[in-house]
Amino acid sequence: MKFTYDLKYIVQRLVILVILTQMSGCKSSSGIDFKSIKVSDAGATRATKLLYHDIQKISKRGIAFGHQDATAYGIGWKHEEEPNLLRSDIKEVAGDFPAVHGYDIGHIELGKTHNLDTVSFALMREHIQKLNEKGAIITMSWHLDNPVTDGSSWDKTPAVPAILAGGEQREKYELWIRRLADFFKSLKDEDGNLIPVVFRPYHEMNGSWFWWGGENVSPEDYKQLWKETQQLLKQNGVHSLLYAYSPNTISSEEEFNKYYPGDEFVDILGVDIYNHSENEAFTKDVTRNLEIVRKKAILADKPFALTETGNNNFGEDPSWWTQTLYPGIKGSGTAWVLLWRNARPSHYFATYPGEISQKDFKEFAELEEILFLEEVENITN
Ligand code: BMA
Repeated sequence: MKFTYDLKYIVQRLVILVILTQMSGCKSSSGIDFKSIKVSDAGATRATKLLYHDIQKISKRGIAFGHQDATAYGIGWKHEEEPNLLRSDIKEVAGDFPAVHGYDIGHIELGKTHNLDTVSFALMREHIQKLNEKGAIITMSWHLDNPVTDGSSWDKTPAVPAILAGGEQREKYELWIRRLADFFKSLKDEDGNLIPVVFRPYHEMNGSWFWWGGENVSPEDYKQLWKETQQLLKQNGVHSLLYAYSPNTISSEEEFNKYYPGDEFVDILGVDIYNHSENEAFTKDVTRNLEIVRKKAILADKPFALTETGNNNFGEDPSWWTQTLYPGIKGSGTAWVLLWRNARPSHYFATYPGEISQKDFKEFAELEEILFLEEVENITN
């Protein structure tokens, strides 16, 4: 009898132990329930889910500052000339690196060594590794060539039907995706773990300046392209991506929805808004657009971001950051704001040492809501 009692006791304990182990099995040591994090790729790696979780966490604390090609070049310098230095115009002005780093992988599809803006993919990989170690968020756009004409992204010859399943350029597109996939799969940290990336393909599709947008494509074909691209990447073993959808400035929710492939295919909602004319109109556009995107993001329980922005004409405006950009993004809930590249004095979107808005940028950078790399690391760690 004693033995039976002991056995019952042991079995009870064992059952409790199994239940407890299973419960903790879906949580990491940091208490994150990975099973409950749903992203568009059901097979996404834990690091990818963690990135999604971190982005949501950041958006509740402030707005991460981002810059395109931040460490690749700046005004008056190019990384290749100073290969051992992780330099950034932003760091030189504000004292810290951007928290979000944007790259463009246009021409990876062609098997080239450099992207369309002469940044080498090897350098990109090396910097991504270093920045990932510091806790940065990596995002990528893709100004890919026109697959029908071999012209650039800006060659408006319709090309989407040709690369959809059954199209005459399908084979070529599949090759392009294999090259793209190989690049994503080559982004690994020191321990050999894949580095997650926010991939933002086929952006600004509501405008007609790219072959995949506006008058050059039907919304149905665009959505199909999005889905098939995602499918092909997954088939090529890529599971380290969050997918961001970002039209250019919209005037209504309908415009945002026009090309939207559906909640199950998108992880982050975005919008690109440039200050091309009046400051006041720009601030209004940012406020209004982020309100529209926010509403949709809340319903879908997804983070959102101002995925590209900038003023290409600071010459006249030394206080653009605190007086024009900040009033538009303040309290908006946007996870990040990414400034476009500092290519040359006639084509730059953030500040740099000696630039006219430098002082104002420092003030902007010191705002509690605006987060740089170290601040973001403190939030996510
Ligand atoms: C555009 C411009 C181009 C560049 C492209 C991709 O907005 O900056 O000069 O080639 O982005 O980065």
